Amino acid sequence: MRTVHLLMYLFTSTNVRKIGPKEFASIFYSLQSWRAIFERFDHDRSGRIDTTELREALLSLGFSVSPPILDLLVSKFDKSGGKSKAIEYDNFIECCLTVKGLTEKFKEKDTKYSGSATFTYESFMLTVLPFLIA
Ligand SMILES: [Ca+2]
Repeated sequence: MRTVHLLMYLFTSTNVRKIGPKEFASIFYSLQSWRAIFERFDHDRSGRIDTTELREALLSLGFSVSPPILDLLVSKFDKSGGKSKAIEYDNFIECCLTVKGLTEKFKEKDTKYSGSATFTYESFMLTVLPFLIA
């Protein structure tokens, strides 16, 4: 459900939990490409994406994140309680959408691509909260 709500938030840019046929079609096609990405990077066919596989998947999407962030992502999105140290398909989508969404929000503020940005408390909360409670 979290993944569904996050998808709906990102495809409508609102918290209205309803989508029309146009949004449905874009989400449908986007899920097909997520499935393809998942299968491409699940090298050992375990049905889960581990830290190494996630690093490659995110790189292919244009996101280079540090090892501490990768570890944090895997522990946060591994819903097996940390046992498998890997992420299942729907949580993988949510993980990538979170990285993508937060990176895009950050880049809006980091106009010089310097790797740092200034947020007011208000805009920081408004940026981050929708991803936490989607
Ligand atoms: Ca795997």
